[in-house]
Amino acid sequence: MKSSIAQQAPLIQNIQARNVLSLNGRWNYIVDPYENGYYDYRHEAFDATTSGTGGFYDDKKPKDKGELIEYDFDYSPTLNVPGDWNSQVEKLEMYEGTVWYRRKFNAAVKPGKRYILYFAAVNYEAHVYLNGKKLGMHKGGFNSFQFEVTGKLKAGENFIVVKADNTRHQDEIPTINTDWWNYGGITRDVFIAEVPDTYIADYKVQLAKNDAAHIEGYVQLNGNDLSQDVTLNIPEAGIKTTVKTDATGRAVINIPVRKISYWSPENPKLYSVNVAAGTDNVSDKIGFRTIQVKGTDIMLNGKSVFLRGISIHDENPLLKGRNRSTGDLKMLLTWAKEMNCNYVRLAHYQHNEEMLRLADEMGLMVWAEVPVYWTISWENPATYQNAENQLTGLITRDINRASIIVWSIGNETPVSEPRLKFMGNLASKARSLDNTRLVAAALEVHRKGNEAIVDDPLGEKLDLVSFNEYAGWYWGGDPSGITKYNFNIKYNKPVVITEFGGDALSGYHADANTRWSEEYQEALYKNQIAMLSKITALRGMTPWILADFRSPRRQHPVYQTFWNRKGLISETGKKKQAFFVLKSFYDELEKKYK
Ligand code: GCB
Repeated sequence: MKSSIAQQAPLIQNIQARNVLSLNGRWNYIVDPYENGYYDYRHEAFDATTSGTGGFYDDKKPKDKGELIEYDFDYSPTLNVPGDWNSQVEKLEMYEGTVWYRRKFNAAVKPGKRYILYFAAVNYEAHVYLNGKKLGMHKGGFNSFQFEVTGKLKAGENFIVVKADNTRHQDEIPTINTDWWNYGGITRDVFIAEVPDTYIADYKVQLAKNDAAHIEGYVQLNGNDLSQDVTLNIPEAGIKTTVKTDATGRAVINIPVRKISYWSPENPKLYSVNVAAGTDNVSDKIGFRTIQVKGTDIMLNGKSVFLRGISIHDENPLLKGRNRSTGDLKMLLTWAKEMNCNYVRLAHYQHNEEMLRLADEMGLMVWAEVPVYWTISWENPATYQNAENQLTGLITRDINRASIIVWSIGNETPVSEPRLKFMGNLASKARSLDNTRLVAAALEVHRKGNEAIVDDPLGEKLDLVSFNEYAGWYWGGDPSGITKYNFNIKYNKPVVITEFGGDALSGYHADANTRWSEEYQEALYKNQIAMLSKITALRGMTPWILADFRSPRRQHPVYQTFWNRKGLISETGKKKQAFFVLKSFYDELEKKYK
């Protein structure tokens, strides 16, 4: 391997707040199902040859009229970034494979500054090249990644080429089988951030574990001048304190707080927080709250709460694609608020960082998850490492978001020894990175007659008894049969139902025993609520799901047409009857938990 591959830079906390050059907009693209721009005819990767050249990332033009070059970005069509390719180009709706993206831009390069190229998400494998040189490769379709480009970014014109490949593989996270659309491409923001030579790389400013009287955390510098005075300033809370970073650039924060207004869905108070070192400073908006489990109660700021939730995919049904803008994200959270939710499950992977900032502002507690979904390769160490990296990236990115109360390490993973080890290690990792939030996973239930049993041994390692159950949909075809089930739950912890639901085609009306009708879904919700209300430790739920979403697994030609119809809102934004059933249940619960 001759081409020099840059290390991926550690994620910078709150990178959006820096001086950034946006690279969003139209990128030229080339669809490359045979990876012709990556491999030569002997299937050797061009970027691993002696010259390191020959691939589409060279972005070459013929030097004379005789030169053979079989691609041309300048004459290729464009895709909007952020945005998946499936929803933008009809013939790419089902495409899985490689698409090359190219963007030319002008940069001003200042002496003494460092430059970080940031991608908020590319699904799934991204090879990134700047001015024809490889910066590196990143795997993971929903987490942000960065490359330091100091010394590589030129003053004046530059070009970036990205090979985005969304091919599914058994050993990846997620694996080959999921119930969502495998939207490909550069799906979230791209920009270059300018930071000083020594910059504030990371910080955590949160209440200490179960302690409303202390703000605890750290500041981490990166650069040549690691020993500095760092000042944390929260003017509205009367806090101004200076700490000194050690030789590794780290300082620990522990400050008593006197009178602050605690964050909650009813009072989503955010404070302006400024972290200033001698050479850098960054501002954020941060809320302060405690979250803990006491017996079967979930205590928010010391008070028992019921999580009135709904599950959400990172998809705008109106676009038939991944969310692209603040407006898209706000639409989904506004729908959740209209249902009187105080909580959302952001399934089944890392959502946009902006979604979490909106949840902070709008007052919604959040369950945040990594795509450890279904049948992962439990015994492959590289698969574990990938899952752990994704979990670490999620926790690092969102550690200052008060809205997040739960880190979820996965969904419906089948019980086995290797899986218990894998998931157990993820749970410990989550706790080692952040001891202030709950750690959970969406488990499965098994049945014996009318008994639904929750005894997954992973439950020992989690803070909640959280599981999916499909009484009335996958179990039996009659909503009125739901109430015969009783739950036998092994753990004495708060019960939070992570999923239940059933499909309904919006506008299809029939009796309550007819599958796919709104009446069936409505009856299913009524009976689910009756059944679940018998669980005395029930402290929350996130039924499946807020809106209809696209899935290649959903093939019924009349009722589904590649849509999972379990949404309470249709693909045109219309509320189904069951929406109002859940809303009135939440209205009652709100009074009960006042
Ligand atoms: C589940 C999965 C979810 C699916 C849902 C369904 O249990 O966790 O990803 O979409 O069921 O609709 O079957």
